Amino acid sequence: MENSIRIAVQKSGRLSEESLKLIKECGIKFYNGTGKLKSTATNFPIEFLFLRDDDIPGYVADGVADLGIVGENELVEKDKDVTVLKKLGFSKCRLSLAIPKSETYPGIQYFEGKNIATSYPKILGDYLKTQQVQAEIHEISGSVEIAPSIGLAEGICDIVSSGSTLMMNGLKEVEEIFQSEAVLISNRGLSGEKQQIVQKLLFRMDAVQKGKKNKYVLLNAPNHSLDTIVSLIPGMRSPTILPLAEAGWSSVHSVISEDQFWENIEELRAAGAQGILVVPIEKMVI
Ligand code: PRT
Ligand code: ZN
Repeated sequence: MENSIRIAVQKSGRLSEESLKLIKECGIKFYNGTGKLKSTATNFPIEFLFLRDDDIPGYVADGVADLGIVGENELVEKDKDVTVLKKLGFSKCRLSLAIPKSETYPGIQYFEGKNIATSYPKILGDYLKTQQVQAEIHEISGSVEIAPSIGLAEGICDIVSSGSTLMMNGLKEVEEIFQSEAVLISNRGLSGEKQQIVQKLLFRMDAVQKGKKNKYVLLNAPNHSLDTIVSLIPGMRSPTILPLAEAGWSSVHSVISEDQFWENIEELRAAGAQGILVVPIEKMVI
């Protein structure tokens, strides 16, 4: 279908919930019944393919899907020729080397001549090459963390998020070799028509992402400190200032990034700001 695009998302797992949430926040409505392999949106020209994450880079590269949402770890490991359109900021994790807790770790040369179990032989192989370390890579598809305790390998290279899986298996993280988050990928040969639809989707995703990074701030301030307050929260163009019923006071409304808000809160209070409300923004189009 030329007047519609197809996006591959993970069927079930650590990426699926956030992927679908992002699409819904873009105002796209679709039915996602359990066990469904395909679905079509009712109010946007997009069709969904629900797949295992391992298959997503390949399906996008081959053009079975036009777009896909996948972890950078899986994308780099599969080494497929696709375009990364956007980092999505969720499913953040790292790929790390780990060894038994009882071992002393002198540095990366520890792994010279050793066996390392991993599901990411390409990323690990490339890393070891840059470090000029020769090690034996054992590719296994799951439960990598038990490899040292069953004598399969001296070390592992696996995804780490909180670190509790390593800890529970008596391992310690010694090198972080790759950082990952979910990304939106695209087939390289999309038609002009499909690219237009992709641009519409990206525009919506940008608005959602900007909204998440920013907050709407409302506060009351004595009129004599308005100049200071406006300089602290300059907003998108400039803040809205409305007089309060009480003479000498105004209400200031502005948009600021959450990080900036925490940096400026003390100065705002020192300048006399009171009744500060911070409200989430759903979407933001600049
Ligand atoms: O069935 P399918 O093949 O689709 O899914 P999957 O089982 O291969 O992948 P899934 O759903 O587990 O993860 C999908 C993606 O989420 C990964 O490719 C990463 O990009 C990302 N991600 C984020 C993670 C984690 N966090 C994570 N913690 N992927 C895996 N883990 C595992 C890790 O393998 C280890 O077993 O969680 C454990 C470590 O977690 P901590 O918190 O104990 O350190
Ligand atoms: Zn997978």
